[in-house]
Amino acid sequence: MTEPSLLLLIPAYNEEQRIEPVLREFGVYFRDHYRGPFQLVVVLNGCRDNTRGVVERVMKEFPSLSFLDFPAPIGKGGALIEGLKLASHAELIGYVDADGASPPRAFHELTRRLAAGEADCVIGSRWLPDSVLHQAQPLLRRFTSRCFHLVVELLFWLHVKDTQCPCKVMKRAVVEKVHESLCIADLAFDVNLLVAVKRAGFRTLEVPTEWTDKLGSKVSSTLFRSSLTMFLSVVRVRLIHSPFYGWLRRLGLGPLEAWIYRKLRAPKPYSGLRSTEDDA
Ligand SMILES: Nc1nc2c(ncn2[C@@H]2O[C@H](COP(=O)(O)OP(=O)(O)O)[C@@H](O)[C@H]2O)c(=O)[nH]1
Ligand SMILES: [Mg+2]
Repeated sequence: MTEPSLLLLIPAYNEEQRIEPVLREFGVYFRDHYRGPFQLVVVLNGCRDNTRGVVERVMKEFPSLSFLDFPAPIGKGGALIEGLKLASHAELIGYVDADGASPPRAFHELTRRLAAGEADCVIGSRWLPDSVLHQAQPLLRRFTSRCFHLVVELLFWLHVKDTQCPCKVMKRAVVEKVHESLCIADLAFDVNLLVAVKRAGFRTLEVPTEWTDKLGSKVSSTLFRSSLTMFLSVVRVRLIHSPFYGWLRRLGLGPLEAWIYRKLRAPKPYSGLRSTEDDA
């Protein structure tokens, strides 16, 4: 039995130290175990190190691998929003992080559940009883994660235990339907996506996954600022879906938002790039 064509996106920013073994691991695993067309696209933006050089080197060994590179500081969310524009290339589209926290077999398992028709969007979870954490996140990070979960649950009633696990896959129709609702450039992008999926009437299935937390997280090293940014972004998603948003914008919410994101040194809400460099 063959498997559906699959596009895997890996957003990467200054990952020259971490990304090489991850690309090789995914390249080898999907070449040897995936019985269908597979493409892996790394989405870079404005890296100040040699991530692009590393990707170009590994690409020579794996024809399934390519990259997009955007000079603008569009954030992880912006990079994924751009990457998801390639949705027409495959039946299933997903993403994982560049640090190898999710092993290829865990991502493959999500695609199997999706292909079996269990849902329209399948997401890995580190907070279900059967989740396997080879190395959990640091305690403070787990604590902020649960506070964030509480806020998200109060605002959206998603009933998803782990919105933030960066191991997700969905059907092409889902991406095509929700893409125009995606606008969060920071790590609250996942909430933006899950809310859009729910509002569009698609089914999301949360499944236990494997996770090995890696050193070098940019979030853990800026935890307070990153958490505040993500909190503001989920409030922003809530406002966008409220009847008051039009009023708030007329009262000057736009410039205020831009000012806050600038102060937090966070990528500002994403409205798309006019011209893109397409190496995929
Ligand atoms: N393209 C792009 N990727 C980013 C950006 N910020 C973070 N990432 C990627 O997002 C993923 C998660 O980052 P990481 O620091 O490991 O966060 P954590 O795993 O949540 O602690 C990694 O693949 C990063 O390279 C960004 O500004 N642009
Ligand atoms: Mg990480």
